[in-house]
Amino acid sequence: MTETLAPRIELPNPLDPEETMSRDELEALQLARLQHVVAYAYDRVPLYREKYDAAGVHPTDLKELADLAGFPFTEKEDLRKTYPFGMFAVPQHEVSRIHASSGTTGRPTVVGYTRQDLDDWAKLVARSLRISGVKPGWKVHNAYGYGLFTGGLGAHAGAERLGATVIPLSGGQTEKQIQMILDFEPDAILATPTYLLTIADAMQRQGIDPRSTSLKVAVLGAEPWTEEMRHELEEMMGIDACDIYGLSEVMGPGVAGESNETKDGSHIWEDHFRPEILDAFDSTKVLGDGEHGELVFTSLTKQALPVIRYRTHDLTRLLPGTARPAHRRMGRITGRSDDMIILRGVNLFPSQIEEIALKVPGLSPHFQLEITRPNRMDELAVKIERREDCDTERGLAAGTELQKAIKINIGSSCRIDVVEPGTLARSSGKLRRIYDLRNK
Ligand code: DLL
Repeated sequence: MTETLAPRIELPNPLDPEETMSRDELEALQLARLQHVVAYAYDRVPLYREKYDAAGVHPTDLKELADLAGFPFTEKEDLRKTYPFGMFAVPQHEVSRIHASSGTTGRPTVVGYTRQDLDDWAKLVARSLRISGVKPGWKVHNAYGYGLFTGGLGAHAGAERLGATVIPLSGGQTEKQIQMILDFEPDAILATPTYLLTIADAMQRQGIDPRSTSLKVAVLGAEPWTEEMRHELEEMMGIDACDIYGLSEVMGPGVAGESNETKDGSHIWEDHFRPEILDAFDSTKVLGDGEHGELVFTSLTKQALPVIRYRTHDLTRLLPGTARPAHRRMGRITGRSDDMIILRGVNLFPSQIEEIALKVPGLSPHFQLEITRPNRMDELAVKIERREDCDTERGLAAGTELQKAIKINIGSSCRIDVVEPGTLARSSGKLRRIYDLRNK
């Protein structure tokens, strides 16, 4: 690298005042914002008014934070029913930007942002990147997809707000990504975990050591990933890998971000979002911190699309704040309730397979799950690549080991097909792990 003439100036990097509030101060702020946003949604969005009137609740019933539990939920279906703009709380000329979820089934869900919403979003992504160790003045390679998906533009604006130099690659074109990493020497990369794996894997195939690049930090999200995958990527690339969480209906990336120092789950930015955990089997029950269930969010400041008690279908738990004590953390997302495979009565998520497979020497993180129903009984096949340094014979033995470990840990019997390295589809964004062939 050519030396710059002047030494690099350390830019100021202060925390937002809300990051260092006490829990009491934060909850007082939450209550004030909650009272405002629920009344705002009731006044401006017919769907909220209808729901609340039908349930016999009124925004003035919100005297304390716990009262939120008495209000109806918002579902993805509500956004679909009112497609495209029926849940917007401001006239169209006040909407500065529109995004939409990819929507593999049915209509996409459309989300909107006012100028103020975009400003808050950039601030929260900047906050998330900063807690993950990204510094002002750094070069940041952004491999989240640009377009209607919130990942690309959301991460882009946040990195700019932090004071970084953004390199807007978007997803895909892996060869070009590698070239840009080698030529532009970025300090940090933003990508889905499986896409970073694709990039690192492609580097190795080209004879480039992924540990030899300029990258120091990766901020990864948009799909479930495990501690084992963190370890894999950190070792493979010689980087620190941190989580970033979010969903378009609630904002996009940056609803929560993980500390590079503690690496113990993402802190939810509770000055803007109030989380709850519901019993996965009985949604009328709100669970306490530490208990596993479905994550629900209420946006506290959004203007264009306020969401009250939005059901994410993401399964996790709330944990006390550490690096930012007042902001609770979320555990890893074990899966989405709609990603769950029910195999002969046993519930199973792809992340469980990832966790187990990465502990078996000889097996790579490249796998996919195929469900078939050959004799009116569901069958699961795990197709997984052996590692380059593991020969076919040892690969077969590793497959048998994986089969046993799945039986012991999850309770499911499945078939394992250990395949040649480089033969399974690679991710360029959110990776599809499950292939349900039952109705084919
Ligand atoms: O994936 C926003 C995002 C972009 C987050 C870039 C982080 C980085 P959606 O496309 O609406 O938005 O998908 C949201 O993705 O409900 C989770 O199921 C999953 N997800 C997002 N982040 C994580 C994460 C973006 N860190 C859905 N861990 C969410 C696990 C995640 N799952």
